[in-house]
Amino acid sequence: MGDPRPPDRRPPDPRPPDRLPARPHLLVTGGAGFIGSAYVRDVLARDDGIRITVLDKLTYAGNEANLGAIAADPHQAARFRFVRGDIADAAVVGPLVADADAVVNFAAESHVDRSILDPEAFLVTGVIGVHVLLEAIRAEASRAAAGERAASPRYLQVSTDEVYGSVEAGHSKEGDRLDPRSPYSAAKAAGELLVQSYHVTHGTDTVVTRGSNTYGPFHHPEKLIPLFVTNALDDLPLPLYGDGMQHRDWLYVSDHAGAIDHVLHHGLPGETYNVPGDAELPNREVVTRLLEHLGKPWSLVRRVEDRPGHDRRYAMDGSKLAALGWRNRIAFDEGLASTVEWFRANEAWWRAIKSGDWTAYYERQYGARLAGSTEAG
Ligand code: NAD
Ligand code: TDX
Repeated sequence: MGDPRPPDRRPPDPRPPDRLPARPHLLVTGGAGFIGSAYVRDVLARDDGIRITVLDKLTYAGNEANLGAIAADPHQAARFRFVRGDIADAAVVGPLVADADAVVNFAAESHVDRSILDPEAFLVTGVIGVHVLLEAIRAEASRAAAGERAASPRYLQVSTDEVYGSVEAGHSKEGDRLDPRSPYSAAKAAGELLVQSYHVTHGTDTVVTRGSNTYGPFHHPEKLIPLFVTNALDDLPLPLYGDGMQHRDWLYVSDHAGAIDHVLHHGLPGETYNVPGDAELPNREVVTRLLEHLGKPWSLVRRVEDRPGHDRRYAMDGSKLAALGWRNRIAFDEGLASTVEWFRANEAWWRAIKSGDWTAYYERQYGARLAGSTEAG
């Protein structure tokens, strides 16, 4: 007798097995920022029993309002806890890591321009903070070896394409030389190297993701797309650095968060995965498209003094992540349209950020630049 079932024509599942236990408890550090909060919102919305504790220092970039949707939903709120604290504080970190099945570390100072003005916090969080998290995991590995817990927590470090430095041609692969060129990217590279050293030396179960330029709702208005969208809504000048022909590869925030979750579950221990976007574009083209969405004129754009050490191009090869079974879902034009709409509809969110300390930052970063600006042509 033959098998009566029709043949299974589905392609084989390329994903390696899930590395986390069922219904894991995740410690998400930096989860009140732009990408971390998207990750927390998306994972809790799946309603699959995962619990999340967010540890966030609430720097100028952290915002509890980014997690407001969770508090408003009792099903999600029951599986969520928020702790305000610093990843560089071992007394805070230790008990939280002891209670976690995995740590997903988004916490960092994330703006290149601020790393040029004031680099110290980038190093404290990006290097000492990562060191404190890794030491807490090492302590849990000892407890696991002594039979005091089932397994030591997995650690995922959220890193960036900027660690490769400026890529004049071709696409960076995970094994390429790191060549960071700003204090921000140097701190990110240092954090990654520390993570890798714990995998090699202590056998820590680590994975690293290198994401490209991310955009979407809740993006802090210091960054290119939200700064230009919110300035344009107010008919304020748009300060384009240099000739505006620097290339970035844009990745929608839910795709970045989804890729991180995929690597957390399926990534192989000790491995690093590029997370590229789908749209390598010069900044001028990005600005042209967002002005079209807004119905605002190019005359708002001003050519200002360039960022020192400005990386000309980032571009990554995504075949390793694709082989792990991940695909991005949101194309750039679709993502940009919904991002512009989100900023139109959420003025109260960004106006609250563009007040107080923002004014002094804006003056320091852009005051002289705008005074000496020319037409962007
Ligand atoms: P963000 O600046 O919006 O958020 C960072 C969060 O970390 C904030 O909530 C902040 O309060 C918190 N934080 C900072 N220092 C902390 C500390 N010492 N202890 C605890 N919390 C602290 O950043 P983002 O854009 O969401 O980026 C998140 C991560 O992704 C960063 O590691 C960044 O390097 C990386 N990344 C960002 C992009 C991008 O385009 N935004 C691309 C690739 C990688
Ligand atoms: O006012 C501006 N004018 C301008 O021309 C700003 C803020 C930016 N730019 C340019 C600089 C870059 O070429 O736009 C491009 C994008 O700038 P940012 O939004 O500051 O991002 P970038 O420096 O590329 O870094 C981002 O992507 C990688 C994130 O901020 C990092 O956290 C991430 O690691």
